[in-house]
Amino acid sequence: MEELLNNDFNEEEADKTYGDSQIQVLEGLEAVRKRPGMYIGTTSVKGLHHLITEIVDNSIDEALAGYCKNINVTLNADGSCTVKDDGRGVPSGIHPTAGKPTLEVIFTVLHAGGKFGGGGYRIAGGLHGVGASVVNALSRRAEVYNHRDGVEYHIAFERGNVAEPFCEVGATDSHGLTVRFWPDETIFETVEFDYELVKNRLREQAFLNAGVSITLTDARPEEPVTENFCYEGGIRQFVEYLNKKKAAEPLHPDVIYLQGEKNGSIAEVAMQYTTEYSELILSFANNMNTVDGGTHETGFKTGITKVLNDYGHKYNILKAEEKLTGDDVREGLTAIISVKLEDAQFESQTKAKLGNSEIKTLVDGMITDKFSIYLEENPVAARTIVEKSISAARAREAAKRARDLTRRKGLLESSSLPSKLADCNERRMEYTELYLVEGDSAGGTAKDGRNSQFQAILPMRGKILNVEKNRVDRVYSSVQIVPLILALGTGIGSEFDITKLRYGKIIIMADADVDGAHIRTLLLTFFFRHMRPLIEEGHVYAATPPLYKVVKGKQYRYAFSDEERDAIIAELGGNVTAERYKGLGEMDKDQLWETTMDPEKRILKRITIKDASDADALFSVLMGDKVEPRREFIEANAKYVANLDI
Ligand code: 28F
Repeated sequence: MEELLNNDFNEEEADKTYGDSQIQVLEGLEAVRKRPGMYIGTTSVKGLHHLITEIVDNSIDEALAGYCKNINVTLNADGSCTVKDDGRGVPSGIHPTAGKPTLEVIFTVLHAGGKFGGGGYRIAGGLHGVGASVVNALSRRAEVYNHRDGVEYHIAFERGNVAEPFCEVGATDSHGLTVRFWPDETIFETVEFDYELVKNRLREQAFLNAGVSITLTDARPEEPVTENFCYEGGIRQFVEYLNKKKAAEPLHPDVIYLQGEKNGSIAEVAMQYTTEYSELILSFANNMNTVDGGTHETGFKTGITKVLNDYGHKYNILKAEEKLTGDDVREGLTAIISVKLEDAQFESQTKAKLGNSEIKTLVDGMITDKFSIYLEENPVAARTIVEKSISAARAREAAKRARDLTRRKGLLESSSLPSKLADCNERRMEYTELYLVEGDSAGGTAKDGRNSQFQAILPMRGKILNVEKNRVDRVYSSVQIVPLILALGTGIGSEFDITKLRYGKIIIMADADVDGAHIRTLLLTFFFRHMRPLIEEGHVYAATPPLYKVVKGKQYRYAFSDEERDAIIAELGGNVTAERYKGLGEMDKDQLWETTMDPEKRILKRITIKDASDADALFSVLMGDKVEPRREFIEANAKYVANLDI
């Protein structure tokens, strides 16, 4: 034991690196087990995954300190998770004030580590950035293997208490820390890790920390799966990845990359304009996604608006009296803003908004200096970007004119209903349904087959305007959309008022074929972009017409999938025929009622938006020009349509 004592003080330059004494002893772990939510936000599946994040963050910190290159995360078959890094390992001595091994202190004392003590190498980060001790407190068991200076050390814990005391295991020629933990099932709602969730978070960390190699292994299935994430290009590659995922066409070949530093804080921006009309800006502070933005995002937005206006005026691309707004200069922009700072201050309900005012100055100043240099050095890209912003400005003005016009005419606010609408008698919204039916002929059948007491029909002719590829000005004047807005009664955009909604359920009824899927997606895109609360509050549904009618003599049944058809055939046996419905138009009014509209028998799928940003990407890909990513996305996102009432 003697030689373990304080061995780290001898080998390190005392003031710059950590010694065992820099740990501040604050609080016991019982507090964490008593109130886990205080430390990891929630004990839901999200909180469970936060455990991995906390441990991986420690390895990332070691990577940021310049000592760790590889991080391995394994989801083990026994439900545990192993995180291994090849950093320096933890100082192996006895902590002078705690009188216990430093490794034990790190895992048993809340807030241990430099993070809250100040002066540590750790960039202060994380909403609940409380580290290894919290993970230990919330684990049924945790095992730690520390490789440092040729020696392997071990310690194990159960529910935060030492179960196998700190000891030397033997000699080793590797270095770094390995932590394996079994989440406590008495704490978490679920202890099953979701591979996709872990993978997305690790990929994001790999983008944000250029050059760090993160390997994820799922060892739970019979055939283990391993994926590696390592991006030498860092957030530049993050932008490329997002644009590829969105199937967005870049407006200029290279991702623009800017970097700045002031008083120890680092800011990085990667950005690329695309032909899209939407913007996708993700910001991070100390590798934490700041979904509510903050000073770094404000600085970025202010900066690019100013720089592009100045450039446009300087080269007469923009008339003196013309001015681009923030929205104009962000149209089609994909950007990552990442800042790393000591003492990050977070605001807002979700603590995901950066508050440090000096960071606005840093990012704004960096953009002002370096983005303008980029534009001067890349005149072709510069002109393309400014022209894109100008056309956005024109569209914005046209949209305003169109809106003013329709408002003047009282069109969107008029109490008159569209002539194509076959309304229902019931007026209480909770009881009513509006069917949006593909095609006039199916619309006619639906009108005849419905229960007009509570079911209204609005036929939608052909394919409605693709709102992703068309700007808002054309949406307002579209012959398809205006009747829809009128029928719903809510108005649109800034005038949208859900309390005026005339129907409790809006049911999209389209054929079970590609065109049907298309019109359904177009309508959803419209709702998503312009009437999002309708989806968020669960008003939007998809009807599911049957695929087959299986007939045996006078008996018949409907099948909604190939499997169901086969099952029915097997059940009825003998002389059975299965006729395929090619479309809604093939059914008569009774069949349509019976299979697709009768609340007692129909299958409705409620459209949900689990995650607005995922959905945004989904819609963009669905609407994009490239077929392959669209197909992949549809397959991968089938989950967005969750089954609901039968
Ligand atoms: C699998 C999770 O947690 N890796 C870590 C280090 C390295 C140092 C360190 C960690 C010592 C006194 C706190 C090494 N050498 N992976 C990890 N790698 N912690 S955690 O130091 C912790 C401080 O107080 C380390 C020199 N300085 C720091």
